[in-house]
Amino acid sequence: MSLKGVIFDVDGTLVNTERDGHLVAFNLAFKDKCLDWEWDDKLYQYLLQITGGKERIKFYINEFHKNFQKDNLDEFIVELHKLKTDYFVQLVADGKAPLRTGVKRLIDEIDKSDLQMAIATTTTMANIEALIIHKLGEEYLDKFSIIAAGDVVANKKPAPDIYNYALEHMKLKPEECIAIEDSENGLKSSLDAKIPTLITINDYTKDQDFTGAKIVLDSLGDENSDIKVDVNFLENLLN
Ligand code: XBP
Ligand code: MG
Repeated sequence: MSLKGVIFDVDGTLVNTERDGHLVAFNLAFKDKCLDWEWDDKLYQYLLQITGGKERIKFYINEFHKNFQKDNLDEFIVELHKLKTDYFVQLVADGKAPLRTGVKRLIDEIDKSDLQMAIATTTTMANIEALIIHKLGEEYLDKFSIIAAGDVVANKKPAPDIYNYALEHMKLKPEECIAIEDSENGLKSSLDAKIPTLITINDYTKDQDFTGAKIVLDSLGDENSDIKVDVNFLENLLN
C-alpha cells in the first residue's frame, strides 16, 4: 500500500503544549476566577487521562472538589475554559512552547510531496490556529487538507471519531495514511480508526502503553539524530 496522507496530532506531538501551554493557561484561568485550584505537573499528568479541556475540568471537580457548587456547572466550565483558551493563545503569541524537533522539517517535506497533510486533535481550533500562525506562519493554515479539531465530533480521543472525520475529508482509506501521535489516548483513537501510527513520546507520555504502534521514537529527529523521520521513512513504515 502506498502512502497518500499524513495526519498529525497537535498537543504533545507538534509542540509540548500540555506542559508549556495548557497547564499554565488552566492555572491562570483558575486564578482569574478566584478559584484556589492549582494544578502541578504530577496532578496534570494524572488529569491527562481525560482528553479535552472542558472534560478535564469536569473530571477534576468530580474527583477532587465533590462539594463544589454552581447553579449551572456546565456553563461555568464553558466560561472558565474560554478564559483558559484566551490565555493559551496569548502564551503561544508570546513565543512560549516551541515546535518539537523535526516537525517543521517534516511538514515542509510533506508539503513539497504529493502527500496530503491533515490534523486530528482534541484541542480547540483557536489554539491550533495560534500555534500554526505563530510557530509556522499563516500560509501554513492552507497546507492542511483538513484541520479536524475539538468539538466537531461527538466523542473525543480515545474514540476514533476525529480520525474518521479527517479521513472522510481527505477521501483516503486508513491504510493509505500514517498518524503521528504522542499519547496512549491518541494511539487508541488512530488505531481504532485503523490508521498505522508513529509515536513520538514526551515526558508526560513516555511510560504509556504503545502496543500496536508501528514505531515509538523520542522525536521526529533532525540531521544529528539516529533516526530522521522523512517521507521515505514514512513510506517504508507502511510496507
Ligand atoms: C489534547 C488534549 C487537549 C488539551 C487541551 O489531546 O487533551 O484537551 O489538553 O485542549 P490530544 P482544550 O493531543 O490527544 O488531541 O482545552 O482546547 O480542549
Ligand atoms: Mg497529543
